Amino acid sequence: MLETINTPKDLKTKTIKEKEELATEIRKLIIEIVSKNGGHLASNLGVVELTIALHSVFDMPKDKIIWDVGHQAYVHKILTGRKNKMHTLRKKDGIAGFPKVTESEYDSFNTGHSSTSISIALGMARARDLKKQNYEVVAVIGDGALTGGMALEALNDAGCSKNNLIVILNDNEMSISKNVGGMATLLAKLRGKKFYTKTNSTLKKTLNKIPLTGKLSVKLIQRIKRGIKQLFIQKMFFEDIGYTYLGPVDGHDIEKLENILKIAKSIDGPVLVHVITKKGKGYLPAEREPDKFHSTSSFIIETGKKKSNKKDYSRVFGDKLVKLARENKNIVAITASMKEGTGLAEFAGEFPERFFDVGIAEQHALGLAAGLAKAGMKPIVPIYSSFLQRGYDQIMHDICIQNLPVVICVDRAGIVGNDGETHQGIFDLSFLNTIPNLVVMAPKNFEELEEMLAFAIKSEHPIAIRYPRGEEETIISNKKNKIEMSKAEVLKDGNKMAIFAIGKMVAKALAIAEQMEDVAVINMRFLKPIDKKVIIKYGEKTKAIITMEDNITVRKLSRHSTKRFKK
Ligand SMILES: Cc1ncc(C[n+]2csc(CCOP(=O)(O)OP(=O)(O)O)c2C)c(N)n1
Repeated sequence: MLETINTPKDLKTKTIKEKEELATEIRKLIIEIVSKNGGHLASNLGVVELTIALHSVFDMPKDKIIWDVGHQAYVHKILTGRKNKMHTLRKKDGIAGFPKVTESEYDSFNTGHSSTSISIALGMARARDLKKQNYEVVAVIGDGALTGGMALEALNDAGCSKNNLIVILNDNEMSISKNVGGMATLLAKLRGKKFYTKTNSTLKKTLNKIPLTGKLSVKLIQRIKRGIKQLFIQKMFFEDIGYTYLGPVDGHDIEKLENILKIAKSIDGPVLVHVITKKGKGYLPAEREPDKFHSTSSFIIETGKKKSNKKDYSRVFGDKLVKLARENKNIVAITASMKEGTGLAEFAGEFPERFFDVGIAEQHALGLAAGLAKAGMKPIVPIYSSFLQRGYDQIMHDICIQNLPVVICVDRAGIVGNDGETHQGIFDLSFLNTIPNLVVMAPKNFEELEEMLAFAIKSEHPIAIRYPRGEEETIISNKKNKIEMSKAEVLKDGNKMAIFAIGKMVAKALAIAEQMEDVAVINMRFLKPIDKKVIIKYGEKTKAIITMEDNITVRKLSRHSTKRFKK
């Protein structure tokens, strides 16, 4: 089947049975590729039928799909002319792990960070209507991504708009871990309402009976449907905030999906289609442990076993935090839906009442930490560097201007590799450096991370500790100096040249200095407040200074601004 699909047009002539065969082949291909290259397995296996149905009913690339987060777009890529290149997934110059407009005209918008799709889709729908154009805009968003503030803001705005917009809610009850919060409770209630399905079959029958000749019949159907539902369900969240709610529908039944999508297409105004899917569908290890196969490194298909399981910075952080929390009852930990990834699983198990998973809500996580700190607790908030970008104002306004002692652990800082440009942690040193009262540190190895965490927890200031993804680098030095506020560590003295390095760059600086003569290596430890004394000392005594940090430089601005910068 897959051989016969080169563009979504080829889907239009296939029967449901053929599409089901295609779904099996797509699953097999995705499992094969991700088992070698790593990637987001469980989320993609969950949307195979949904993606086939979307491409069958809509007319891409004229119609637009915005994939929220974008980690679930592999099926879409396979169906839109990229199946033969999928073996290059997440490799340099290969197929990106997320939608990329430069890769294909079928990718309508670049995504990577969560909860953006409804805003983007509404923007496109409003532009379309202002320009009097005619195409459909569809946002596909997971129940996890729906917990993000930006998604809720957009849901609110779109609900009162008159624009035609379809929001597909892909509800698998999971974010990376089990989904959390009031929205998850609401969706559980809606999933339980068989009535909705019944209403939809009634609606379908009604639709079949009434010829869809004009807006009148569509409006009539909408009114009938809303009327019947209102009789039975007192509170219908999505309908109450302005959407026509359709569903819930079985997200692995292509026929049902196609029918409901056709109905959605015929309705005026914002529509929300509630689709129930199973994360990891069709691959037993991923069905059993969808969190472990949300984003995975390479694995053995037969067993589902991961090929490498080495100690990394996140685990070192998590283990040390558990030890410190046993001694200090004020320590609380917050995650924005990344319990496993940030190393907090053990903490959550041992101290459930001191652990808060707030959903994909980095801004709220930081605001919550500010409140906890103000009221006497010691909040620790590990967040991946690129996702922390969203929390800039919370760090500034809620935490640092008030000098509240929150410990922000900036995980996956620096280059993170194959997740692509949206996930690189290369801006945090720059933006954290602008925030008043914030202390910014970076450890050279695992042991120093443990010491910095203990130091930060004792401090009365807000502190950010940033550390990279993965394993530690080999350090060629056995010097050991206690952490002191704003003090660098001289690892190697020298008179010709000085290298000031921070974080994982310290190991590289030492390796370089080993091959040269008379080169000093200084582990800065603190970016802020910086150790001015050591800089002045080595500035005076050596002929050249080199700084090493895994962070973007100002010169990486666009050509236009670079010119201005040079002037
Ligand atoms: C701002 C932001 N925070 C965290 C993440 C990491 N992340 C990627 S996918 C995901 C869970 C998404 O869950 P859901 O939307 O339900 O999609 P599913 O994978 O379950 O299909 C998270 C937390 C992210 N991409 N962006």
